[in-house]
Amino acid sequence: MKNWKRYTITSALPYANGPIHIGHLAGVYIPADIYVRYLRKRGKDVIFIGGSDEHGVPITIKARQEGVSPKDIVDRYHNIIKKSFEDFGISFDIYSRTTNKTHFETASEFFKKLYDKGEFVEKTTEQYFDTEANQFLADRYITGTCPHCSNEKAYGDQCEKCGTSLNATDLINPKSTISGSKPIKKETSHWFLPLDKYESFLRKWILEDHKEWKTNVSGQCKSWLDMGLQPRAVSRDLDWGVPVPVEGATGKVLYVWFDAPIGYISATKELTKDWEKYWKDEDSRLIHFIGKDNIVFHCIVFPTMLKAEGSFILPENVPANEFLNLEGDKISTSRNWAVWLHEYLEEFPDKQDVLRYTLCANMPETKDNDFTWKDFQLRNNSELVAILGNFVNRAMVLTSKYFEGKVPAKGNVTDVEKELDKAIIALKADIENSLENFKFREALKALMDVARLGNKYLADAEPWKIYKTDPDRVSTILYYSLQIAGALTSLCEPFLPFTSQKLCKMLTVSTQNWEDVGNIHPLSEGHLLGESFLLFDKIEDDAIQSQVDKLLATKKANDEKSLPVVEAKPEVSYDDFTKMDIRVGTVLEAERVPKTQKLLKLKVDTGLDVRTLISGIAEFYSPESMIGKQVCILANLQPRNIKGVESKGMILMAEGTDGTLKLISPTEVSLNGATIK
Ligand code: B3M
Ligand code: ZN
Repeated sequence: MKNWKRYTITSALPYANGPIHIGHLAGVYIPADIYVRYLRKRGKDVIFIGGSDEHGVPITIKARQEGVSPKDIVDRYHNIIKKSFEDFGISFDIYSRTTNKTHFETASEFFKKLYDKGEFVEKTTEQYFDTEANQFLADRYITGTCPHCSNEKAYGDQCEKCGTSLNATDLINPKSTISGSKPIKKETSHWFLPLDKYESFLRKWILEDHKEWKTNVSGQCKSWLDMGLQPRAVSRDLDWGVPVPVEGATGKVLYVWFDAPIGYISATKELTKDWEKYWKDEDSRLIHFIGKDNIVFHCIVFPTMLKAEGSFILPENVPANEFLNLEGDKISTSRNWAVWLHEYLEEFPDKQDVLRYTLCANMPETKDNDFTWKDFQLRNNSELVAILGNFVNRAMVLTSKYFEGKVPAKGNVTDVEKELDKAIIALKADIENSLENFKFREALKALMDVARLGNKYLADAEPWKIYKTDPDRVSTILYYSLQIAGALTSLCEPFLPFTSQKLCKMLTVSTQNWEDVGNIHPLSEGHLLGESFLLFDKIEDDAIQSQVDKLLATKKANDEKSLPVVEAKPEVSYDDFTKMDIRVGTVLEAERVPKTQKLLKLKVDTGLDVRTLISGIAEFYSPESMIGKQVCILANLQPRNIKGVESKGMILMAEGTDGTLKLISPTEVSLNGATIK
């Protein structure tokens, strides 16, 4: 393994058009912060870069909707975001913003350098232009009818009903959202970064030289590379952003995804005059923490920019996470389906570490994962309170009872204690190993195992039973229990920094150097401990219920906004109804239909038979989640051949007006074959 001289750690720059939610935290900021705190604890030279991404079309749209300037929007959210990160203990060395002067200069120079080197291709294309507003229209400023599903409110870049990504020119009856008028097509020229030219370089660099990258990351890169890379426009016709620094380019700005990653460099410049060594020295290890929707920009586009520029290092790793869902539904800013960090901090004061713990334990490292308030409560009550808090509390209370709150004498050490020391060193090595490989859940588990070890030691030794007969032995037991608590102050610092501080206060010590943990006992005999208090409080049902109620209210409000517009159908006779054989079945097997987005192939026990069905629910239900579920099926529907598979019958579902599908299942378990009438 290479001996890195220093570490440059970046975390995705959140768009300053909304606050931070738990999805951002679990995906990006918690893993980045744990990793950085761990490196610092090991005494490494590390910088942790963050900042707000303040350009891009969505910000201008939000500003227009609210009748304020884009600057007003980004000022508002930058401040909310920055403060919530601070209060939550995300330990950036700098949290900057892309509207800063340094950033404008840095991004401009970067573009200019590539421009002068002849790295761009200039191309003229036709784009929609709003003649009333006298401006070119970004894709998001155009709506029209989707050519695939006839949704009349499709955007110029995507139809949100059927999920197809579109070109604005694909839309039927396009309309400008600025003036409402019909846009015309007009020629405009832009600069393109020829990714295709770097394809073979990227292929080798990612797929051969970096086999250690997470499979969800390299897999996405591979499928991009296999599709073949195209030149990408790096400028836009827009009045919000960094102006293109080329003569005659008035009205054009750098594309937000061109300037945003340069924001990492600009922020480093603001942080230190020595910025170049973090970005240009081969002995610096550059790591980008991001979410999965940013993979292509950090693994393909930005590295190409850096490579084309020529003087920068490339990222050594991009440990992207998948998405976190909330109570089974995709987190959505526009639907307000989120747990917002600034609200959490207000509603759960002094409980930063409970959220840090829960989100780390459920981190979507390899697949999407779910946050539920019930799980949050359970993790707090049966892990933080019952394991970590309980252990520390027992050690403190017993020491105060038997030894007046002073660390007792070590006395005669038995094999049990020798094993304890070894076990701590082994668990520390597990934490290191897991963190080096970006396996944060595993690392957290090893941390908790240290507390489990302490609990088991106390439970086995039962000092409260032998104090009268063997106080010397009790002295040894408590000496060792306190050393474990002492080791925990340091080991938990990367994960639970607030708890680490509290623990230090309670034990009246500072944390140790990482190297010393497990090797040197942190507390000396006779050391006077502080007051004992509970590290974690139990979270009661009503606190959880009020959060669940808040989400239910959101759901209700969303449902009301999108009441069904499906028209009533003509009357049918009872006979018509009874012709349909609708019955309950249980899903036995489920798998995706290859090369499709939406289809699952299911094997269902219908009571009559076990049959194969194809269902278009893959976007809403994973194959694993389907197995064992009871469903209602229309059993006598004419069989149909779908993608080469004979599908016998149809699974019944409720379709929301937004196109989401929910299974219809009996509320209590029913016999397979039970008919529905
Ligand atoms: N602002 C996208 C996002 O927040 C974008 C990341 C930029 S990182 C340079 O998901
Ligand atoms: Zn569509």
